[in-house]
Amino acid sequence: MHIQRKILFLIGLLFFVPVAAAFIYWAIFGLPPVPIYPEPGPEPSGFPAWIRITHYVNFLFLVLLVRSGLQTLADHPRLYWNVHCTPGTEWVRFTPVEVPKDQVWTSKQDSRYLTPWVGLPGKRHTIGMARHWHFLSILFWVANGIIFVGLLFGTGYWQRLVPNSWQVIPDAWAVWVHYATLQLPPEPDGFYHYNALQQLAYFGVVFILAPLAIITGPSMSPALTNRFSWYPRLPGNRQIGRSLHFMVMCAFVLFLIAHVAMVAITGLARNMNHIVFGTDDASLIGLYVGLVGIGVVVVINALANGLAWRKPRFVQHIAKWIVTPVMSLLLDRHPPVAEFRREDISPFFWLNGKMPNSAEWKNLAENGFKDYRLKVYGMVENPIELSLDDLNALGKQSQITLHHCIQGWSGIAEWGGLPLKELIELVRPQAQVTRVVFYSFGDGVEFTTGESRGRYYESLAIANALHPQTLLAYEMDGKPLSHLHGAPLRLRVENQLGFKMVKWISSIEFVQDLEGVGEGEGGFAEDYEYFGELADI
Ligand SMILES: Nc1nc2c(c(=O)[nH]1)N[C@H]1C(S)=C(S)[C@@H](COP(=O)(O)O)O[C@H]1N2
Ligand SMILES: [Mo]
Repeated sequence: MHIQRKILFLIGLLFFVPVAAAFIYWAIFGLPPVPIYPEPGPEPSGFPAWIRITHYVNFLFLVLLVRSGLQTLADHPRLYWNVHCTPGTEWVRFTPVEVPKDQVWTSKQDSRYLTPWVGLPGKRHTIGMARHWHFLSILFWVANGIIFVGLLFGTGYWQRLVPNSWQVIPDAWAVWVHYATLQLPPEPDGFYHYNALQQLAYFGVVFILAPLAIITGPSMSPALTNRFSWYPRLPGNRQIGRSLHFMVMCAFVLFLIAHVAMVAITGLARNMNHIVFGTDDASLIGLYVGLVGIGVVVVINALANGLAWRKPRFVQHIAKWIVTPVMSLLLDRHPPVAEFRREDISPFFWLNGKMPNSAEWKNLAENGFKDYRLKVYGMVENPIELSLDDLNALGKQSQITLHHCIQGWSGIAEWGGLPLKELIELVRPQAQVTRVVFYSFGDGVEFTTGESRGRYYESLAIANALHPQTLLAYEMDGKPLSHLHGAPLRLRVENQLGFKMVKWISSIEFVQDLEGVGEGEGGFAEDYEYFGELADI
């Protein structure tokens, strides 16, 4: 790990200053009194079943979310505050690699191995599986959270979490002076009351951290940010959203550690009875059953890893049934329109994919692609072949847009080319056509094994193909597309992730369905990397 010095200094300061302040306060004023929260009243009291169940479900999905999130991070182990992701500008990187300037270094090469004990599913470039578990977990975690917060307000229990006076701040300080100087404040029976810092911590987790996690996640969605340009500006930009999402995760983990430590220190057996059975006595049964509960979470995590490795297609299909409908409802309906200014163009743009090594492409390239003919065929009334000049003559559109790679990096570039909808109007697809397939001159590589698996290809639903910013691009930043970025022709589909945007396009086919197209999952990345077909986030 390599972290910017000023960030390290800031973290140190954030820890050191409050601790030092507590010691100084203690030395001068002694230990302050610690009142209990909420003030003793008839209700609410104890932990009813709905709190205990949602607490447990929350724990399960939080663990799955953290593990799959770390796996996703390992696929592009760098965090930035800027949207361009120029190597060297990271505020933290979890890789020793400094990106070489004198050779091609793709973002897939840059991904790191993560042990399966930590990552879900572990190892390298397994972001496809990680995302399925992440998104499945999000749906259940959010649903559980809604139930919890709903019941919190439906019953009187919110009064336990929501401070009702600013007095909570000085009172929390009083508790902090105890903890920071390694002394335990007088313990209110946690079954009925908290101390002020405890109340603030729980309030912060439920009403600040969780919403922040939920808001910063979609700030990484191309479908949302390229439609609602104000959305990523909430956190600043995609990379700030990503960095904040990571920090929120760190905060959750720190809270978890402190929370579990306090449960253990302040009367483990009694606390476990509160948490597990909702009873208030000192028997050991709650502890034992609680440990079994933790064991179940461990087993579920092991199963999630095992399924990802042994039955990846099954996991992919489960996500397709459960996640895709939600994604298409919430994210897929927005045609991308956002544009950036010329000054916003990224000085550096990460690369991905394996250059074509066929003689066919090399010959075309040698000749400046004069002999290139894009073949458009399949279920169309007017199949055609088009040279680059033909494409140009059909109409050109330029757009400055933000690219989102599934791995995490982003970059802004100007793209020039033919809007795909013009081509679609020209070839007149038959009524049964639902998808457009783009084939590359370049091979797709199954990254976990490094094996070539035939030509890279991807497909789009016809609706995404018709979007105003879906482009067959032959220019980047005002110049002909470079070999590395996909010459002679590449796809831009701005509401989707980068893997959909086939480079080095050789031909385009209109099909009724995906049967017989590769493994039939929607594209090379779906077939061999188990990505989800819909790439709105
Ligand atoms: N033929 C082909 N096209 C491809 C890929 C690939 O592996 N092969 N990778 C995709 C991915 S994952 C991304 S993020 C973009 C990257 O485009 P760039 O290299 O121009 O940045 O290309 C996409 N197009
Ligand atoms: Mo990508």
